[in-house]
Amino acid sequence: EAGAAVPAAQRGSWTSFLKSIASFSGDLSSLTAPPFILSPTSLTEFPAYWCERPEYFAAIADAKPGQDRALAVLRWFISTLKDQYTSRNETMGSEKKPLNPVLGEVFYGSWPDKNGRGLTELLVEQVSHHPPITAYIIENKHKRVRLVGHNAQKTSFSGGAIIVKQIGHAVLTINETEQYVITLPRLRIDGLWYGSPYIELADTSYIIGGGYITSIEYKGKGYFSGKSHSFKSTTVPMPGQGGAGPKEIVVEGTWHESSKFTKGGAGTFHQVNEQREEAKPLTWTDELGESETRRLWNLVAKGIREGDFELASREKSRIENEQRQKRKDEAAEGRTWELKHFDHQESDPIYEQLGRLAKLTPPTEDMYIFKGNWPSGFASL
Ligand code: CLR
Repeated sequence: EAGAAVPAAQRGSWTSFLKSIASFSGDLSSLTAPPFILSPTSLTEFPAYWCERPEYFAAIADAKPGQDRALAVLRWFISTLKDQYTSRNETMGSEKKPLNPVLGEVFYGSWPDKNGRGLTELLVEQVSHHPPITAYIIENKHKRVRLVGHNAQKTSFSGGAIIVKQIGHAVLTINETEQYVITLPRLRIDGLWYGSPYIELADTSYIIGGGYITSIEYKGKGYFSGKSHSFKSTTVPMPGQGGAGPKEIVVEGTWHESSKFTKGGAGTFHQVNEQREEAKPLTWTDELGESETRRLWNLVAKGIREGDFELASREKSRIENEQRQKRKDEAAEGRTWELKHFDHQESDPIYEQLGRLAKLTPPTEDMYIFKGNWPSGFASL
C-alpha cells in the first residue's frame, strides 16, 4: 500500500516530496522533506563509515606488498559497505535524509588504538555547499596508512527510484609510496512509494594500485546469486606485473554478509560481524570552532530526535539564514570563503595515471590536498 510506512499525518507531504523529486534533478539535499524521513546526522559524518572496522584498515599495512596487499585493500573496502549503505536502516528503520552540511562544517573523530592496531584519526570538511562536496582524510600514522578523498552526488529519478551517481574518489597511500585509487558505486534508492527507502548498489567501481586492478560489480535481487547486495570482484595484475601469481582472482558474495573466492584462491574472503565501532568525536574546544558538526546542528538534531519539529525547523532556518548572510558579506567585501584544511585543485595526477589503466571516466577529477593541520586534540588521545 502506498505510504504504508508513513505516519498518516505526513502522507500528503510525503506524496508532494516524491512529486518534487520526480520533476527535479540535481541537488536533492535542498528539497524539503516531511519530518519522519529526517536524519539528525549531517553528511559530514559519513566519511567515518570508511573506518568503522579499523582493524581492516590497519591490516592493509601488515599485508605483504603485491597480491596480498591488493586483496587486503579490497577486503577493507568491501567491509565498509555494510556500514555505508545499510546502517541507517538498521539504526533508524529506513534510509533517511541526512542534514545538508554548510560550507566549512567540520567533523573530527578517532578510533582508539587496540591490540597494537594504532590510533586512527578522521578529519572532514565540507568544501562546497552548492553542490554539496565533502572532503576527508583518515590516517593511521602508526601503520602509515592514509585515505584522502572527497565525495559529491548527482541524483536523478528513474522507474520510481532515486539514482545516485557518486562523484569523487579516494586515494589510499601506504608508507608514503604505494597508492591506490578508489572509485565509488552507483546507488539506487527504492522503497520510496511505501515511505521506507533503502539502498541497493549498482554498476561497477574500481580499486587500482599496488600492481593490481580490481573491478567490483554490484547487483541486487535476481542477478548473479539472486540475493540482495551481491557483488563480484575481479582482480588482475597490471600489464607486466603479477609474476607467477594467478592471472585472475574472483570473489563473489554479498557485501553486507560474506563472500568467498571463486577463482585464483579458496575459502572465505570476508565475513562481516556485528562489531561496528563508531568514530569517537573529539571533545569540543574553541579550536574545533562553531562549525563542528554536532555543535552546529545540536538543536536541530535534538528536535528531530525528540519529535519537536518546530524546534528543528526554526533552528535549521536560523543556520541557513546565517549562511546566506555570510555569503552576502563575503561578496560585498570582495572576499571568498577559504577552506580550513584542504587546498582545491582541478585535476588529480594520481587518479589520471592509475585511472588510465581501467579507462576510468571522467579521465580526471578534482582533488583536495590536506594542509596537514590536524587539530591539537588528537595529540592527547
Ligand atoms: C555519501 C557518501 C558515503 C556513502 C553514502 C551513503 C548514503 C547516501 C550518501 C552517501 C549521500 C546522500 C544520500 C545517502 C542516502 C540518501 C541521501 C544519497 C553517498 C539522499 C540525499 C537523500 C534522499 C532522500 C530519501 C531518503 C527520502 O560514503
